[in-house]
Amino acid sequence: MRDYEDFEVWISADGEGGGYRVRANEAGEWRFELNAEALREKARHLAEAFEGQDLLQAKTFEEAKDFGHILFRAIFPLPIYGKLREARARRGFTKKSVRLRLHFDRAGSLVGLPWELLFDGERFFCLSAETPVVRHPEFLGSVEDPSRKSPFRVLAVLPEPFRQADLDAQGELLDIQAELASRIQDGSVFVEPLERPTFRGLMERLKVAPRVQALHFAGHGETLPEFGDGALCLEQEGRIRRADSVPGFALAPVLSDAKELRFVFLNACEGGRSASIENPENLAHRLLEAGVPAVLALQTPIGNRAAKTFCRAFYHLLAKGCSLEESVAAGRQALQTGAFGLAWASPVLYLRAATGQVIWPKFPWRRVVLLCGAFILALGIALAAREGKRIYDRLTHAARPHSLTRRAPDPACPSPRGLDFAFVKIPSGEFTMGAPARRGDRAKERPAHKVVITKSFCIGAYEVTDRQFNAVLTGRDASTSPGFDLPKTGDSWNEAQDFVAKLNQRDPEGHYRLAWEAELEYAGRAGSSAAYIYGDQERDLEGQANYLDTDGYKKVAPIGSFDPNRWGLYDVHGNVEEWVADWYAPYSPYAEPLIDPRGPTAGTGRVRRGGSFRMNAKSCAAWSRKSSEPEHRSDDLGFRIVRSPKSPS
Ligand SMILES: [Ca+2]
Ligand SMILES: [Ca+2]
Repeated sequence: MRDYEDFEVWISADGEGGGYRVRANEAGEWRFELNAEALREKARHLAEAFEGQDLLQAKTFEEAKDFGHILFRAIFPLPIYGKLREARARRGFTKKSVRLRLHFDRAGSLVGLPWELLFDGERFFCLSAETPVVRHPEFLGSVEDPSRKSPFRVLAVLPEPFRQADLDAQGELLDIQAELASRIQDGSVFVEPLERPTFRGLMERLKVAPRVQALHFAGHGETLPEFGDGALCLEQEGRIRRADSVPGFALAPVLSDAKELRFVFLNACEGGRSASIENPENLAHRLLEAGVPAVLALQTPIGNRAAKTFCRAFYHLLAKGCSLEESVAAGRQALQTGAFGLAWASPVLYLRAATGQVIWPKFPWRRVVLLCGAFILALGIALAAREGKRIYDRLTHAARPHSLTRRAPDPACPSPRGLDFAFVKIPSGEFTMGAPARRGDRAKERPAHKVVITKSFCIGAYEVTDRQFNAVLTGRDASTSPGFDLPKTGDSWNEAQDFVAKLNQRDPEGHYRLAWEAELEYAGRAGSSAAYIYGDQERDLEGQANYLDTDGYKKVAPIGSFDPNRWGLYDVHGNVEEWVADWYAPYSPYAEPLIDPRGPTAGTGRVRRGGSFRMNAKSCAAWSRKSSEPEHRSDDLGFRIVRSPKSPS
């Protein structure tokens, strides 16, 4: 679909001396002389060539150029031509083609000249869709642009009176239907032959629904000099194959009432030609006066074959949603390449509307449906792949024999006798605790600050299990104790301390305790400054920890179900949250570095760390901290223990 910018030229008779005046938008007014009578004579001579006598083509083509150049020089004095060139040069920015809109204002015999031959020394304007020439009839203002209402119904008026044996009306109907076939199939266009091609038949049809948006007339026309009018030859009512000449003034009110009419194609040889020099009105003018937004008519006979060629090319483009200007240019080009003489200059496009768009391009449903289908398929594949990976991860985790993942006890960090605790020895060192700028909870987890751990310690490789808990409470060995290798949950901070006290009774050498908060973060990070063991993005946690429903475990997972961090700690992120020894307080922005921090000496809440199966990745980050009263219990809250190394380093 091409967009047009109007270059409007007004041509009028000059009151004095028989000359003419021309003005154009943005350029001044200029006077010119033109011997219209001599030019009309020349045009009559050329008109013979319009009928396609291609023997003379080369010669008449040159004559047509000369003629077109005379017209051009008359109405395009240098300043106006300069403005036209500017308008064309703007196309690079505005993406709009230039439509020459010729207004004739009391221009008398100039109206009857074939302005479609306008030639600027290089090209005939109207042969290109880039520079179509349209005529805006005298004294008539613009009409509203046609509505986009669909479908588009073409009423084909194809009378066949006896004297029109040379016209192939039925063939023309088939041609139109063939060119509009794609639109007819999808229901956006209908082509309806007028059942009774009589004046009364036409009147009656236009009055009833479904309303008609275009009228295509194929047949003969006449000039009626006595009325200063043109006429269409329809069939006589009740008399087969007898012509009924219907003048424009009779036709006009009928079409005036057909409010949805967007354009009329008069494929009749006299439709566009002036009745006489003194009365430049013709049939097309009558219809435009009646309010039809666009009329396409022939100003000279062009012969049946040429008319057929033009029609096919014209409707072919119209079906694609091109404007009348583009479709007419395509028809002209088909005539020119088909060696139909100067027939290409015969069609005249009259336009009262701002746009020549009458059928709009098809909405690309098929493309949209295909694209949507491809998108849904790709989404389906992606989701299936993700789900497949999740199932695979779960199967491989489930298949892993957990007892074998238990680390061999470090000699410096032995398990209490009869129990199966696995400890990892963590060296002294320093690290940055808390969340970096723009991450984590500003109030709780920032600022990040330097922490020095001055003593090595032994920390549980796993969260304390249900079976270990029972063994300690009952004083039994772990191997004979009831329970599961699932993390022990549901204990308050105080109950966790009771457990630690019992353990110390059983093995006083170990100096068992809950981890300090700084120790747990230090051991959990294992030298990394990232949010998670494997990276900094939340998605890095996927498949690496038991957290909110991404891994197949809706509740607790057996300890050691996921890979450990670099120092050998399991379930640092998620599975169950872990109590640490400290009271909770926000981090201080001032004291740095902190040496072996132990939290505040008093408070209301104890710190929970590491997130749980019920929490999202953000809550499982290395710096994530929450707090609860010491009596708080939850089924996703457990703990991890620390012991002193046997021989401190
Ligand atoms: Ca989970
Ligand atoms: Ca955990």
